[in-house]
Amino acid sequence: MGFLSWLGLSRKRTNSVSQFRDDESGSSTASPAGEFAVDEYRPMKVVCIGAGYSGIIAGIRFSQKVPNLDLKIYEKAAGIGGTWWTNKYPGLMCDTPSHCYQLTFEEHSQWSSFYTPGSEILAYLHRVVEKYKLMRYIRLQHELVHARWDGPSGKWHLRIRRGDTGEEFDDTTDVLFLGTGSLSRPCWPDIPGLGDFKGRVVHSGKWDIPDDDLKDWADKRVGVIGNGASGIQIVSALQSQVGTLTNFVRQKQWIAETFSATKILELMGRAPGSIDFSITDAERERFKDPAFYKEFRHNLENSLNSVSRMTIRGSEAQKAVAAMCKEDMINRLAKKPELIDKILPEFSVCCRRLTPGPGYLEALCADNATLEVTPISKITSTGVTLSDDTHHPLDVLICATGFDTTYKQPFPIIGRDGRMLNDRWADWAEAYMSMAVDGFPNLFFGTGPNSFVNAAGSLLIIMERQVAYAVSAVLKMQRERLRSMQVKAEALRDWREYMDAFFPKMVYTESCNSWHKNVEGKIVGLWPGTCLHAVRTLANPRWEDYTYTSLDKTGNRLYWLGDGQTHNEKTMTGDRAWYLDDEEVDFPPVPEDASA
Ligand code: NA7
Repeated sequence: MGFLSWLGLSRKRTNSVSQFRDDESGSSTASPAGEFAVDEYRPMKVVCIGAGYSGIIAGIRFSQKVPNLDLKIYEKAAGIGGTWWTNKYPGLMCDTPSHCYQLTFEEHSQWSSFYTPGSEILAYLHRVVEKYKLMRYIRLQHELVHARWDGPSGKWHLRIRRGDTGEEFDDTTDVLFLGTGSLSRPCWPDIPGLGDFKGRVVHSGKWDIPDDDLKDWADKRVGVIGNGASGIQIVSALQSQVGTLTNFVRQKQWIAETFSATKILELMGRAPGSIDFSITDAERERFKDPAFYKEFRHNLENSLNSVSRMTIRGSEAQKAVAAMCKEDMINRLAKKPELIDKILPEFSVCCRRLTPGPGYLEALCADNATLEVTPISKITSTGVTLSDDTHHPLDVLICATGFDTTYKQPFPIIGRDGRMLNDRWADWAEAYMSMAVDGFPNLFFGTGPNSFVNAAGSLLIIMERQVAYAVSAVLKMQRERLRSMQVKAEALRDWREYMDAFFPKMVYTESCNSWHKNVEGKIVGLWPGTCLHAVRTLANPRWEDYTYTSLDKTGNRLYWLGDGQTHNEKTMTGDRAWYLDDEEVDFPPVPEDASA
C-alpha cells in the first residue's frame, strides 16, 4: 500500500480537494514525505504597518510566539503610539477607565487619574516598547507606498518611503498585518470658505499649537466645530482659558457620566457623586499592592462588560440609561435650561458613540460659552456664518470634525488578479470577523472594519485577540508549510448576513450620524456583538473558512509531517522531554471530594 493510499488519499482525489485547489498551487510526483522534521519551522516574515496599540501588541506577540521569524513594523510617524501620538489637543484623555485601558499582560498601577490623560498613555506605550525591545523591529518615518500580492512567490511586495530622506525601497513579506487603525486620518469639514479664514485654524487630530500659545488666548474668540469625543474634551478644557467659546454642532449628543464612575467610587470607598477623578498619593500607594490592584481592575472590567444590554433597541437597560443620562444632563444644565432641547437627543443612548464629557455641560453653561445649533453655511475670512446669516467673528477655529472612517487605505493594496482593496470596498468596508478579505491572501487587520465596541467593554482586549488570531494563522502557515491562505468569499457573505441580521436590533441603526456607519447607514465600525462576544469568537478561528495553497508540489495536504521526527530527535540537541515542563503540562483540577 502506498503512502497516499494508506492515508486514504489518492493523487487524483488530493488534487480535487478544494483546500489546495488554487491556480497558484502546483503538483508533481515528488515524495509526499518531506525531508524535514515536523517542527523544523520554515522562516516566516511578517510586516506590520503602524506602531500604535495594534502594532505594538503585534510586535510583542509575533516575536514571542512565532519561531524563526523576521519581523518589521513600519510606522509613518516620527514616534510610536498611533492615535496617542497623533492626537495632542488640550484635554485629550481616554474616556475608558485607565485601569481597563491597558494591556492584559502589562499592568500599570500608578495612573494620575481614573481617566488617563493622553500623554500618560503615550508614556505607558513608550515603556512597553522599551521593555519588550520593540525598537528592534520598528522603523519610524517609514510609510507604506503600496503593497502588491505576488501569487507565484506567495509574498506581498511592498514599497516603503522614508519620511526623513524621501528615499524609497522595496521589501517583501509572507504576511502583512495592517495595524493602521481607522481613526488616524483627520477629516476637515466640507464647509465652503474654510481656506479663507484669516485667523488660526487647526484640526483636533493635527494639533500643532504649543501649550505656551494657549496662555495668550485669554481674550481670544474661539470656535469649536463638532461634539464628538474630541470636540467635547476640547470645549471642556478650553472654555475657562479663552475669551469666548462657541461650539458649533449639527447633531444632538448624549453626555454620560464618566464610564464606570459609580463603580470606581464604590470600589475606592469615595463619596457617591464625586466628579474629581484624580488619584491621590494614598490611593496610588494602595494600588502598589498587587492583590488590591488586580481585584480593583477585575471588578471594574466586570462592570464595564455588564452594560452591553443598553445597546439593544427598546431594552429595559436602554430605557434606564436614557432616563439616568437625561436626569443627569438636565441637572448639569440647570444654569442654562434653554440648552436642554438643543442637546438632549431623540435617538437612543449609544446610537452615536456614547461620550462621557466631564466638564462639558458645565463649560457650555459658562457665561463666555455659546452652543450654536443653527447649521453653518460658510466660513469667511473673519469667522463662521450660519444659515440664518448670523456671523460669529473668531480668532481661532478648531475643527474637531473627526476622521476618515471609510477604512479606505491611503495607499494601494493590490490583491489577487490586480484587484485593489479600496475597489473591493467601494460600497462599504468589510472583513471576515474583522480580520481578512477574500482576494487578499496573507493579509490580516488589526482594528479593521467592524472591530470597535461602543460604550461597553475595552477595545484593547479586542485588539489583543485580533493579534492572537493573526498569530495563529501565521503559525498554521508556518507549521503546515502553506504558501497562502485566503478567506472564502462565501464565509465573508455569511459574516455579512450575520451582521445584517444582528444590527437592526441594535440602537446603532437608529437615525443618527456616527463614525460607526458609512453614509448609507451600514455599520462598518462596530463588532456585531458584545466585547466579550468578540473575544470568544476570535479565540476560535474557523480555519475551514479559508482556502490554502501549499509551498510543496506534492498536492498532499500532510506533506508537512515531514520525515516522522522532531527537530530535537533528529539533531539530538535540546530537550526531548519538554512536554514535562510546567508550562506544557495541563494540570487538571482535583475534585475536593470523591462525590463531587
Ligand atoms: P467624531 O466622533 O467623528 O466627531 C466629529 C464631529 O464633527 C461630529 O460632531 C460631526 O457632526 C462634526 N462634523 C463633521 N463634519 C462637520 C461639518 N462639516 N459641519 C459641522 N460639524 C461637522 O470624531 P472625534 O474626533 O470627536 O472622535 C472620534 C473617536 O475617537 C471617538 O468616538 C473615540 O472613540 C475616539 P455629526 O455628528 O456628523 O453631525
